Amino acid sequence: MKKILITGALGQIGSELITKLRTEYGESNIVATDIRFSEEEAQKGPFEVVDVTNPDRIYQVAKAHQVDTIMHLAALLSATAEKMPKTAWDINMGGLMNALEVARELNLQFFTPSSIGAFGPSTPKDSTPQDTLQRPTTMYGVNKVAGELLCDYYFQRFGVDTRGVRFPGLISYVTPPGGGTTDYAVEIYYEAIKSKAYTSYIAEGTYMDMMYMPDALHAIVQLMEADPAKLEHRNAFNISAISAEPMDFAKAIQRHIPDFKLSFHVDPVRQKIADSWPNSIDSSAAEAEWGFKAKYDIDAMTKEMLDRLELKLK
Ligand code: AKB
Repeated sequence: MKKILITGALGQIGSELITKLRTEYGESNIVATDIRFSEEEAQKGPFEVVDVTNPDRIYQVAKAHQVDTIMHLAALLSATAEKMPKTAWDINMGGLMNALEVARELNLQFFTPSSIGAFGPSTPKDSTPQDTLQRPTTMYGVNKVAGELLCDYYFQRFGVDTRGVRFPGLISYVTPPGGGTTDYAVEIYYEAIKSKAYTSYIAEGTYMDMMYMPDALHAIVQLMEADPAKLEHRNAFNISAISAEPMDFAKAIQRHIPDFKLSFHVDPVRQKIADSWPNSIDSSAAEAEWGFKAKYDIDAMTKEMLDRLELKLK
């Protein structure tokens, strides 16, 4: 049975991942940590306040709970990282290095997500290959590429069982994302329910990869349980479910809410980031090496998002 420490457990991915992992491995085997305390989460299972920039604290909590795995999620997203590049470096790189060191010292399995943000304007835009040019032009992208390499290094040099995926924009009705470039694809559903209208900060025709959260959570568990002998890439597998632009979301929503209206007021900062990312990435290495397969397309996801948000926002 696994015992897993999760950093950034109250964030967009973490808040749903802890629920899934508690069901899979038992409540007492999931140690949720975040920079803030949550009374609600502490009622459900072990919860510790951990600032990932403090290496001693990560070590202390991992040791005290005798975990065998770290899932390191604490990070600033792309748009926030552009606003505060130095802070992003300290949290994204410093936090990752600290968590990897604890994994090395205590011989733990390790997961951390990379992102489509690890690609840049010179990367092939369509069906972006697993192994390709990575010269990102954002601080977040620089952090993600360096993080991918650092995880490879800890595996090759110290034998730490590091694994990871490049996540696309993740869409969920549970915890809203904050400070990402793909956040519009979540906001659009909230606004569809609240006001039947949304103004997109991303321009019409801008394609990016997206995925519904249940597929993302399933992918994490599947990759962590995969036979290591089959993992040629280990870190930073491309995975995607949907390549879409704002109008694709509007059309999918209009199939349920015919009078939904989409307008545009482009934010130059986030648009520039989006323009530097791929239109669609190729997930074939993840499919071949550990059986990745997304269940939700844009229509299946839209139906579930609207149904769930209707109940949530009522
Ligand atoms: C962001 O937009 O920053 C994230 C990501 C794609 O990594 N959702």
